[in-house]
Amino acid sequence: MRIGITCYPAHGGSGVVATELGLALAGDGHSVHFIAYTAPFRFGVYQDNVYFHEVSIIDYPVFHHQPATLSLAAKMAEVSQREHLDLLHVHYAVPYSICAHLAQEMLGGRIKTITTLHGTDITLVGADPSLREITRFAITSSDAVTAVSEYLRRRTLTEFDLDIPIEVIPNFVDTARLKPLGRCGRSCRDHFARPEEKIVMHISNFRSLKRCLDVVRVFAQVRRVVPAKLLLIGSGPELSLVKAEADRLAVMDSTWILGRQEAIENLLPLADVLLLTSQMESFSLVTLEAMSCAVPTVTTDVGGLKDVVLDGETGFLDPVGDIEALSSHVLRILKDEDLAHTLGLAGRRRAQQLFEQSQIVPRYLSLYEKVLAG
Ligand code: GMT
Repeated sequence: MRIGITCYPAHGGSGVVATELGLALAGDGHSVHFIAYTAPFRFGVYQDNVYFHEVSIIDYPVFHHQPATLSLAAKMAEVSQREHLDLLHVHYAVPYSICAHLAQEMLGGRIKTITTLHGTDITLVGADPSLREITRFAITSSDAVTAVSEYLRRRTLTEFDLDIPIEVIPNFVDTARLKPLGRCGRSCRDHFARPEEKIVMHISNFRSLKRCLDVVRVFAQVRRVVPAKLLLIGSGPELSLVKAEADRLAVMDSTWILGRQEAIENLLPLADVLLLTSQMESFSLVTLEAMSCAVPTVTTDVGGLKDVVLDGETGFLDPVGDIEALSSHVLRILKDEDLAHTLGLAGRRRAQQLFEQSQIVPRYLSLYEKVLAG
């Protein structure tokens, strides 16, 4: 198959899923064309069957805002025609689904479009009154729509008052790449923490929705009881507030701020617990990645996280903003090695059984085949 993929190239789960899907499809011999503003995050090194088409945007002084989405739609049509693409698979409804629809119209319908909904495209951006109707139109005009969790499927149907098929294809992980800490990883661990110290890790794009200050507050409580280090991975608008909070709570000297990291498989296994305090998650890829590394997770009990984490079996789910509950669960894990081990192994097993890349990617392929046959 000849597949066009568009995603947000910046740091974020949807871009990672789209990129890893594309690379996996290319590995299976399909021709994969990424059409985006910049090369996606985790794009990695050169691989056969993978092509990148950069969208260039006109910068004209009369325009208050650059017509980026029109340039993207035009590029989608151009690449589709030149490379004889069978379909355009866009990740994140707004505005990519509309761009794909426009490209489809430009080509007289000679290409199929598939939209994967990731979360905030529905819960935040798409639900905004200024974009609600166009998001609804985008969803209904796609040849097929997928959502990354049952929660997101239901939320989309309710939010937009729709009665259309949306297939749930969950996020996936390569459990061979994201795996528990090996012997050589231990020296890397020593770089961040002394042997008697535990590692609490948080990975996100540091937007307000992630409630990152809660991470610092939980860590401050934890560190009063257990010697520990906090590893913060990722970058985003709230990082400076996080640093200020870490200063205020006098835990800055125990906090590592590592910024954006591509090779997450080298860092995640170092964690004794992954802490995620989000107000909303439609899935949480990073939680799945932690489970794959046999790292227990303490997260909020929102949205699709409840489809990923089994409370008390692979980690713990606590109410949003409940610093006491989150801290006490982190502490339980850090103080009880047997419990940590059991939760970690159960998480890895769950990742292997339900979310393994080699099981999920073929589901996208079957959908492509169905759409092309229809
Ligand atoms: O908010 C983020 O973490 C970024 C966002 C994105 O578009 O990349 O993440 C969404 O998509 C991820 C991949 O499907 C999901 O794992 C995240 O849960 C989802 N974020 C939210 O729903 C807030």
